[in-house]
Amino acid sequence: MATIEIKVPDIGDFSDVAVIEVLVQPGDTVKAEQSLVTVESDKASMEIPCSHAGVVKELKVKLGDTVSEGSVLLMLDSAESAAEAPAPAPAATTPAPAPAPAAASPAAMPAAAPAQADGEVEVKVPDIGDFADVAVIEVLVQPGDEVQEEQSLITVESDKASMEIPSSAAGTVVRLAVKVGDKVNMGDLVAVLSGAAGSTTSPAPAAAAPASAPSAAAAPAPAAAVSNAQLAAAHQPATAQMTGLPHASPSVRKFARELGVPLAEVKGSGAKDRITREDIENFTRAVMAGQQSTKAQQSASSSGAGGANGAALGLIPWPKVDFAKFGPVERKELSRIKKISGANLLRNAVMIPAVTNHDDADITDLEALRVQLNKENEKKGIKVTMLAFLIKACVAALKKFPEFNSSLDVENDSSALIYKNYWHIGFAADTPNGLVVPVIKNADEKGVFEISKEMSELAAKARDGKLGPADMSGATFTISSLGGIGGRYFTPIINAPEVAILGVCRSQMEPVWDGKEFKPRLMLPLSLTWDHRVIDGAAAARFNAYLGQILADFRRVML
Ligand code: CAO
Repeated sequence: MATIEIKVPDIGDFSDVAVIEVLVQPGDTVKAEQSLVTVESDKASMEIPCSHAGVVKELKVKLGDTVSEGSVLLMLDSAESAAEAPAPAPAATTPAPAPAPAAASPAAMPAAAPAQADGEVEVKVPDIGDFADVAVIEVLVQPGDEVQEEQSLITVESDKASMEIPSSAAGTVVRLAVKVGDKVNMGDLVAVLSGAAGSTTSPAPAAAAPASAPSAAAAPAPAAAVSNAQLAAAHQPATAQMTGLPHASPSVRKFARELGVPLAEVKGSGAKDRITREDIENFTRAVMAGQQSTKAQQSASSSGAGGANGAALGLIPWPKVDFAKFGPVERKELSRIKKISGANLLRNAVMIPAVTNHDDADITDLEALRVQLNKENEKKGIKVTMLAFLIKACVAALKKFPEFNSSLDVENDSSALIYKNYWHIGFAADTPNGLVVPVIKNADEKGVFEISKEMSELAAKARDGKLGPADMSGATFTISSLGGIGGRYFTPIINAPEVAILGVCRSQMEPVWDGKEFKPRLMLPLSLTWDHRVIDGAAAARFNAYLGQILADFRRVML
């Protein structure tokens, strides 16, 4: 085991950049290529990866420090010797790039912005090295906008870096060829400008190209296969204007997206108003506590719960009725929780092609076991609930049918599923202010007693309005139990981005035919709602059947 210095790799001419996040701590085990710090210039941010696997011994940088190529980030205890170490991988998302042929094929060159006959100029994605299929996360201009040469038009982001793509010319935006969510590559058309003046070439985004690099229009600039870091470095034109974009690193942006936090509405507390992870957490807390509301909530509440005027869907207007004409009325604001959950429920109900399968499970023996366990543990004050058994049973079913524990990869056009190898189960809890969904984390590792205890603590926190964002995030599947109240079946709404939810109603004794005679059995009504984009009806029926088998004979949980 040797202690080695981990340094900032070749990040082109991107020097004296500020450390805006330190992603590891002494004692952390890191893998090669794992991000260690995020650095940021005024136009781009990127994560610097580790060149070796090992354990962090000592940090050599802190927030606010500025670093350049060669700056020591940390000391690492590593099984690999320094000699084995490759030069620190300069690419944030890729291994150290091999230099590309000096003269790349024209197709691979930065797209020039040819002046067209009618005076229009096409602005294309410049040479972005091996940074392919990157998502457009912000479009910064609109048709009709006057833009300056080098002004940022869009922001693109990989999982490790974000950058702004500048305009190659000044002019008026006639047409945008991209929208948020599109994937772009070098040479893709970004916008068409009219009345263009200035350079008709791609700006020098060719990250590796120093400022003095020949322009791409006259002759293709020699293009190195550049790293993300180098790429990001290119976007610091002195003339560039700040765009008023929410200022946050890729990981913070990702975190905000996961929580559904509108970044533009969060006030940054970091240097130059940069939004930190803590700002996102505080914003979420404030919204949950009712001290703050998002613009979407405000518009939802001004147009009825969940923005119910339907205009966005092209529906006929919501009926406007003067109820007072028919009798006395009283108007009461919805609670904050209802406003928030209303907007979420509406989105989920509208956007998910959801189907519900109903079934019954024989829990006669399980209920007897539960009663017995509670009798034995009465003095300890621990009470096992049916919901705790259901959580364990669902984990077993989710393991057998992993697509129920997945999410659609919406960041990539919902063209893939993300299977989660963890089993965090949310449960709907009724509170005086509305419905919330606390989460039992790693339910697969917990027994029914532990789950029951945690559930009653979370339910108490929910009723007292004390749940924090961490208590309510990360669920992979949700159970909504109305068993303590009553009813037979219902159609729960999926808690996106999950793909299924189990609704449970009150069990009751029913005559069940066993092939010879009717026997009184305690039957639990199950209602499984699932996303038909991900799950088929046959899989849903199998899931319910398997769940029923487990509940009928709980020993199967161990199989
Ligand atoms: N069948 C029959 N009895 C049931 C049952 C079932 N499926 N589930 C619970 N019960 C019984 C319990 O055994 C308990 O009885 P005892 O007091 O005699 O022991 C009683 O009903 C009350 O249970 P509970 O509701 O307090 O506990 P729980 O573990 O079942 O649920 C919680 C906890 C937090 C989920 C529940 O309190 C709650 O908030 N439920 C509402 C969820 C909801 O609103 N869902 C709808 C969402 S869609 O709008």
